[in-house]
Amino acid sequence: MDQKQLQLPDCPALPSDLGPYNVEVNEIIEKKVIQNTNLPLGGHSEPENCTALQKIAIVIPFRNRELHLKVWLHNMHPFLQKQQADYGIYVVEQYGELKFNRAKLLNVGYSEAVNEYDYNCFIFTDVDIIPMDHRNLYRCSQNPKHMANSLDKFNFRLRYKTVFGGVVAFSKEQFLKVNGFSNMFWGWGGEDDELYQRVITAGMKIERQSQNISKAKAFLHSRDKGNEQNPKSIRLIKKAAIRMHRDGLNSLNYTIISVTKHRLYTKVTVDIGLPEESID
Ligand code: BGN
Repeated sequence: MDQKQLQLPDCPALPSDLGPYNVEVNEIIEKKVIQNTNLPLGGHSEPENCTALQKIAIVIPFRNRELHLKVWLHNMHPFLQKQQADYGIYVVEQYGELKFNRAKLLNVGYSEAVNEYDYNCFIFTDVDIIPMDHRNLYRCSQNPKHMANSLDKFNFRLRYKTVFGGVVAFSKEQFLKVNGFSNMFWGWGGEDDELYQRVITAGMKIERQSQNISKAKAFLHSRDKGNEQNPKSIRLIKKAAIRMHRDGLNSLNYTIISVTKHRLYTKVTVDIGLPEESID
């Protein structure tokens, strides 16, 4: 941030003129060049006329979902700019063909983002969820926030009371308090339920916005290859409280393959290693 930026007045807590809008999801997008001249390399943007209240890193776990990413970026840059966000987009791609580990990729995204800029809010989002209303503020709150609580594919309802998947927002302090995600979830499912247990164990609550405001589109797709259901989830979730202080950000290790600054995002390709032998 330069000197000039520091002297700007604070942005309003709630930007004006927010409401429902049409998410663009048609085939045209595939061919259309995203018209966004406002962005320097790496997908980092900040408001021109005011100083944003939070510095937000948006972290997306990724492998082989080019079209979803294109659609997400096409909609989300204008969305975040309308909310006057100071934000950067980190797409964290798992290198290789091993079982997908969403949670570990999100820990990597957190670690890489904090090394780059003084982000104080982290939004961990799947690449296939796009909010339908600008009032759904992509910001952090007093407590960790579950933001995918009103998806079209689930008729805008919660599937169960403690659901904590899809999109969540943590301040830096909140994320450190839970030691991030577990690194031990290989394959589909449960890492988000385990994170929920960490939040409760750490004495926090989760927040959600009203389901009218947080309506979002979630693309339907078949299960990705290499992301088969994780049979160890239930066991890991049960032991979250006793494992959380030694399995997470403080035990994270990985090897960066490349960091590429694209115009609309920073892509981090990472080798996250092999699943651990024991799950306890
Ligand atoms: C749950 C998954 C979540 C996922 C939601 C999506 C598990 C844990 C095994 C008990 N939980 O069933 O990870 O986000 O579905 O609705 O698989």
